[in-house]
Amino acid sequence: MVLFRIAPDWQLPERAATSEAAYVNRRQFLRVIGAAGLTIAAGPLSSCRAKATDTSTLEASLDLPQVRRVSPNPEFADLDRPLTDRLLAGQYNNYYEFGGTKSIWAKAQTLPTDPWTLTVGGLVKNPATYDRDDLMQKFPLEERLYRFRCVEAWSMALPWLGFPMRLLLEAAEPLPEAQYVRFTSYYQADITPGPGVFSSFYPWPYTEALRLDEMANELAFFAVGLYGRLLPKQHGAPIRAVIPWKYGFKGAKSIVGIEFTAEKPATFWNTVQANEYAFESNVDPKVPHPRWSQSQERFISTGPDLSWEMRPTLPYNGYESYVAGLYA
Ligand SMILES: Nc1nc2c(c(=O)[nH]1)N[C@H]1C(S)=C(S)[C@@H](COP(=O)(O)O)O[C@H]1N2
Ligand SMILES: [Mo]
Repeated sequence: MVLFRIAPDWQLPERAATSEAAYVNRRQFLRVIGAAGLTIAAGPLSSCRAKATDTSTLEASLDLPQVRRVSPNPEFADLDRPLTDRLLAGQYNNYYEFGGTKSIWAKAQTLPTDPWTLTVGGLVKNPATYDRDDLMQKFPLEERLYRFRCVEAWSMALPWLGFPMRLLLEAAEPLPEAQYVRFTSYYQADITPGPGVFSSFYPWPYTEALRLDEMANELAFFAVGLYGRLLPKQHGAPIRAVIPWKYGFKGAKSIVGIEFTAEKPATFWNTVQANEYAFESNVDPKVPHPRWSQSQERFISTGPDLSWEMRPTLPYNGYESYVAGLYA
């Protein structure tokens, strides 16, 4: 007797899988890192060297099932810059639960994402729990190309796949007294050891928060995929927040809880160092970080030379027309 494994409904069957040529010139990229290791030129602030010693493992961490029935949102189909190569994005991450460096992609593979439960609660009419299939099926999925800007002044351009936060907000129906939403990331001390010896000083679990009018903005997004495939663990599988007009740390990874509150919630980086990581943290070239300027960004290019490309920081990361009204 032959047992057939039924692919989940959201998964694109392997035989129908499309080429990745639309996203990257993968062959060329592999040739470069295969020959010389991958060196990212040092920016003015910090010297950074990311070496891909095991490209096959890195690729395996990204070669996840393709997601089907994803509509490209035409409003976010073009950017003023090329997309970042997925092999570069997939090995240069911030995910403090797995370490304090950029090279956590291998460590993050121990994150258990199946099964997954996301709990929506707090001041809402409709508390809910979502499992992995719900995350892929409950809301119509779309693809959006967004600029991505870290508070550390590096940036990327990434093709997220997911759904606007507004849809989950409407499903939850917050009560009138709800003013904020808090996102809580996965945390299990034995699985997410944190950044070395100082780990126990951090206010785990990682949390972030938005005002409800920010959550309702057209741009605020939950990503469940990247480059046409399921979201890789190093990028915050199975669901993470993407708020493209704010610094990257506002986008909590691997979300297990969404809670609606009346008071402004305490958040992870703001608790660690409030003067460096403001609650609002909108991308602004004119407001320097206490330790560096934010007037320019180091756009992580798609190679083949793999060096940073310096670009002027755009107010609200280029999304002023969508969000400036929130802060008038
Ligand atoms: N849970 C959690 N979420 C997180 C972080 C983190 O350390 N833990 N880092 C943040 C920061 S500082 C950035 S820039 C982005 C990085 O996302 P990426 O690695 O997918 O590019 O994730 C954000 N979300
Ligand atoms: Mo960041």
